[in-house]
Amino acid sequence: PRVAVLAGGVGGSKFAVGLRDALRRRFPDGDGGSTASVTVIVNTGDDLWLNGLRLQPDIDSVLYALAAVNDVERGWGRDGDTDRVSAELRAWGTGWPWFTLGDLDLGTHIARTGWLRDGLSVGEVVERLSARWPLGARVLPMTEAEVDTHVVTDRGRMHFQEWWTRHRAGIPAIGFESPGIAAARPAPGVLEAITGADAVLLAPSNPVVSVGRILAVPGIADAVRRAPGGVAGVSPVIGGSPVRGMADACLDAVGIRTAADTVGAHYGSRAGGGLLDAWLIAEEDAALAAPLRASGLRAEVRPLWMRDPPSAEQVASDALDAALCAS
Ligand code: GDP
Ligand code: FO1
Ligand code: CA
Repeated sequence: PRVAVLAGGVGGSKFAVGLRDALRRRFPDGDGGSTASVTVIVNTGDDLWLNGLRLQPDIDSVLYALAAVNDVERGWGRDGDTDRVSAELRAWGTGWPWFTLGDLDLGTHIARTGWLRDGLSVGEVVERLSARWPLGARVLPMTEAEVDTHVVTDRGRMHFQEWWTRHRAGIPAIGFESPGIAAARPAPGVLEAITGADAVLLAPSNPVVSVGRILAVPGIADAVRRAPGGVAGVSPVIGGSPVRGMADACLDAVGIRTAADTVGAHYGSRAGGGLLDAWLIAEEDAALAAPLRASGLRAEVRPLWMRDPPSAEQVASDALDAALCAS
């Protein structure tokens, strides 16, 4: 099968790795790979310019995880990275002292910015970055337009990274804005990946600032709605908590209670004009399944903790089955 995934950073990358591994196991090509294909469509709303460099945090999280060079503990950056350059930038009094650019990670940002300056498109740059490792998946930015997410608070408006990393999402967000997104187009390959897929999967990523940004690119949500393949989503909320990170602060800002049923209802069922054929919720949330089904959303109860490679593979495999059986 051909599979398309909408993904953010931490949750998205664990899920993407699990999916690639599940496809290798279930549809082996006899050579360590798979006859199936995966396209990961990644949020670029977290992107930013810093010290003259273009950073793409969620793209890099997905690339590093698929390449198995990621820092698993932190959830971002390269494994075993050092901070010598960052310390130097701090001494120069430039950049954001609360935002660390690892030395190896900086290599990525320098390569990316150089290629952009040479005139390559964002999609071409992501393709070049991807070519370094045998990822076993195609990674696409959601758009080539710069649509960095801004957060509106009563202490002013700031880049998403400043709100998230510096303030740890502690200043109540009034709203999220993506200047330029109304005029943005999906990156080359994105719509084809969705409409050509046998299964479309919404990773257990932040529904507001990760998946929400991807769906805000004009044309992408519509492509999911009319995709010929089945669409399944995985709840990033387990037992009323966002598992890891501060996604509840984002959900609060847009008036969605942090719960598996409310996030599922936010995406909505395709039969009712929404996005999903199936919604995977955790065993801890089993009591929500019947009411969700009564409301028209096919909820399935599964283990949703991605603790290690086998559990991530199982979550992805279950999501794939849920989507394939709807297509
Ligand atoms: P970010 O871009 O780094 O914030 O990462 P994503 O948007 O891709 O995913 C963040 C979300 O992943 C978190 O808010 C969690 O809700 C979710 N998440 C992280 N680990 C797990 C897990 O093991 N299982 C599930 N179901 N969700 C998870
Ligand atoms: N997150 C932090 O909490 N502190 C950092 O210093 C930091 C640096 C950083 C550098 C490059 C990069 O790609 C990501 C980085 N992140 C850092 C993670 C990032 O800010 C967010 O967690 C994601 O954008 C949310 O998905
Ligand atoms: Ca993100």
